[in-house]
Amino acid sequence: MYFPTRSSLNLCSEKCRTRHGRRWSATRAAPSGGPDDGRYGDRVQHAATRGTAVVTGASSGIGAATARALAGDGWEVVVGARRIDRLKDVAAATGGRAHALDVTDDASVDAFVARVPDCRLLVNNAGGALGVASVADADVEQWRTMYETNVLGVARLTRGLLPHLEASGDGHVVTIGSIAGHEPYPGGAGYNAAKFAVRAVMSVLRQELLGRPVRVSEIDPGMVETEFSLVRFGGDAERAAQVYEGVTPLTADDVAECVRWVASRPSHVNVDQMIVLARDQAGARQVHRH
Ligand code: NDP
Ligand code: 8X3
Repeated sequence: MYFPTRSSLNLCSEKCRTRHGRRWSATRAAPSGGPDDGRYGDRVQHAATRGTAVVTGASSGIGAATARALAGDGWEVVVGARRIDRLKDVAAATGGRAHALDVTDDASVDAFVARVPDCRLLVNNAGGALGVASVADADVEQWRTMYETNVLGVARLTRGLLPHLEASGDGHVVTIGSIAGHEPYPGGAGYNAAKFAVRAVMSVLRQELLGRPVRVSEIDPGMVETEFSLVRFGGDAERAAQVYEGVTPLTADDVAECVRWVASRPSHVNVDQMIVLARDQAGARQVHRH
């Protein structure tokens, strides 16, 4: 009988992992007629499940795409968000589990965490922006919601699941920040402040966990065509569409692939930060429109 170990989970090549899918992989046979002394089996036989990955904000956009990418790479996925019907569709498509989650609500986070008995990967993705008001016209309630969702939501989920991540012996927190956390822009202050803050939280967490078996990564995308702008502009589809006019933005799948890749590095490799922009973008404010 084979028991997976941390190192064995990382022995297979990318190609091999993809080919083997989600369940137990086939064992490479020993050379014909030769003794199977375990070297061959040990090298390629692995539990195709890498463990449990929790993805917040998985009812749409980057979160839903990440759930799909991780499931395809051998993770057992648990998805959380407020829109439970959409979440259930994502869970059904990924063979995962869906639980209602409002990252701004302590009780909701506690209930969610209680339904997750183990976790090796936490993807803090739930978040977004509200409005583009200047500081002079700041809507403090919108700022509060952005801080609650993008920052305190990350704190709540990370605090709640850290014991499981550490107990896994090989945990990983991946948080979706933004180019907005590197480059402030007019009209972005509330969102900028939240994404700058979450970068600080990730940096502190990495330092606090030094010497413990939990990696901390941050992926900071630029423009990604999702429901992000629709939410930012309060449901105004026309205004949201203008954001992507004449541009080839990133897709949710592009960012999901970054998460999948970061999470599939060997345990000793921590990708601290990854900024990923469309070729048509050279900074938060520099966008080339064809
Ligand atoms: P979407 O609007 O498509 O997705 C946002 C997700 O967050 C939804 O699943 C939503 O689910 C969830 N969410 C929002 N509020 C809460 C909450 N209180 N509790 C639980 N879940 C919540 O946008 P994206 O996929 O683009 O956004 C994902 C992340 O990527 C965000 O953190 C965003 O800031 C970041 N990002 C986006 C970029 C872009 O250009 N699109 C660029 C850089 C970063 P529900 O409403 O069902 O709760
Ligand atoms: C979303 C990217 O530039 O609209 O995080 O703030 S931006």
